[in-house]
Amino acid sequence: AQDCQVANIPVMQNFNKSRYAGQWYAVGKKDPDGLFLLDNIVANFNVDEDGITTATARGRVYIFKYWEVCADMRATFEDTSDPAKFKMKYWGVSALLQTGYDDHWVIDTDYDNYAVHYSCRKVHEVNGTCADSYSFIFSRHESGLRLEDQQIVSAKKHDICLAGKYRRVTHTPGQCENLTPIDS
Ligand code: DAO
Repeated sequence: AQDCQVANIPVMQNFNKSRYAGQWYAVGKKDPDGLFLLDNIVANFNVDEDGITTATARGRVYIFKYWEVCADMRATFEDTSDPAKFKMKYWGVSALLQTGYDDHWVIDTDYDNYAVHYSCRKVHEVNGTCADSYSFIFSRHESGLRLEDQQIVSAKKHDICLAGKYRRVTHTPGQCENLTPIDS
């Protein structure tokens, strides 16, 4: 049964952040209000010897509506009492880019092929559902999800009440390299 209250959203059980580390390609995205990352989104998670998780991420963004750049982003993660729920502080290498402090929840992953991420920025006070969320569908493979993972991911999109709200995230070789390098 589906429960759209943020507090009841099921996350990955026994989440292992070391196995989640490494490179992920965003292949699908549900955008938040005032979207930021558009396409060519690649994230790299790192867990150091003290268990501290950090990430670098790259993606194409628009600044001031028309100025297209590749954003170099950085993030640090704070653990919470649930191993699959993190608080993520993020900022751009360039000061023109977005900064923020968001939830970063891992809904499901097999670590080797797919991961479903979820973040709710604003909860409706009246009923506890999410008023402003975003979600990444990550793949270890730039080409996208394997057929066998697509069904699992579809079911998870439904579980987090975001079925039908995703768009495809494209990866164009060389896309970012050709853009204005304000953030190098
Ligand atoms: O793209 O609309 C958006 C919201 C995303 C904000 C966070 C981006 C920077 C940090 C990415 C780390 C890995 C998810």
